[in-house]
Amino acid sequence: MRIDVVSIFPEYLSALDLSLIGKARQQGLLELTVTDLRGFATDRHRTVDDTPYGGGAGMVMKPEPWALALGAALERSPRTADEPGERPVLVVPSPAGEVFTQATARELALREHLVFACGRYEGIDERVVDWSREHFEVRPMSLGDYVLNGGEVAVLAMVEAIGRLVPGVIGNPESLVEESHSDGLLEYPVYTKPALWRERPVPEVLLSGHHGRIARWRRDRQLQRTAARRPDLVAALDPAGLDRADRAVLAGAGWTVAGGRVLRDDTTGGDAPGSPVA
Ligand code: 6GU
Repeated sequence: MRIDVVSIFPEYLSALDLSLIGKARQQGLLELTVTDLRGFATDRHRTVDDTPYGGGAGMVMKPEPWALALGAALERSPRTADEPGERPVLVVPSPAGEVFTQATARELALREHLVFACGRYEGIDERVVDWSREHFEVRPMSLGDYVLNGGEVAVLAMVEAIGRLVPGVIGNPESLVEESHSDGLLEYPVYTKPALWRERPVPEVLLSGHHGRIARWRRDRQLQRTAARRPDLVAALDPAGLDRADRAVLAGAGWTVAGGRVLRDDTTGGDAPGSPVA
């Protein structure tokens, strides 16, 4: 997979030299280039922003440096524009984007070329997005409902979430199967030695060696935890994936399967989001 990141703070992305993603780059599994938008400024002050038409607070990023920088990224594309096959994806981090989820990460991990355009200030001149649609599949993406100062931190998160799903990047791919969000539920709690720590024992079932009971206990904890912390995820579960034991645990947390959906019993039933749970 090829990844290009364009930013006025390329040093921000130096964390991508480290850890798993850094190793994947060294191994040639990921080819990642970070470029400085200012290198594509057209004046001697290397200006990349200007005042907004229509007035208002802050500055807007000028279109031409972006078009030049994105054009340079296109030239690095594994396929040229007239070749058949997919267009590169242009991810535009923005609190006004579609929410980036594990499903998005899985989808983007299958693509050959991702380009990330890190905006700063009040954003990028909207005509850059229109122009880009002629060359890219454009995906404005948000990490969630809060505001960051620029796209760089969001790109670090997205590149890590996507990069670890690229075959070969994670040594033990089985660890991808049992993690949070892989099955629409949050992960079960984990423990290691010692078995008794500061008067707190590890749950006995985990020491039993009984694989069936351990799997059931973990599944129950996943369901309870998800019900307590993320009712939105419980409501989105497909009942076809829930066995009798799952339904009993959910019933205890105030949820019922009816009409092919998982429904909250009533507004007072179930744990409130944020209530303490193991
Ligand atoms: Cl992707 N960018 C910015 N600037 N703020 C955000 C975000 C992205 N996601 C949440 N807040």
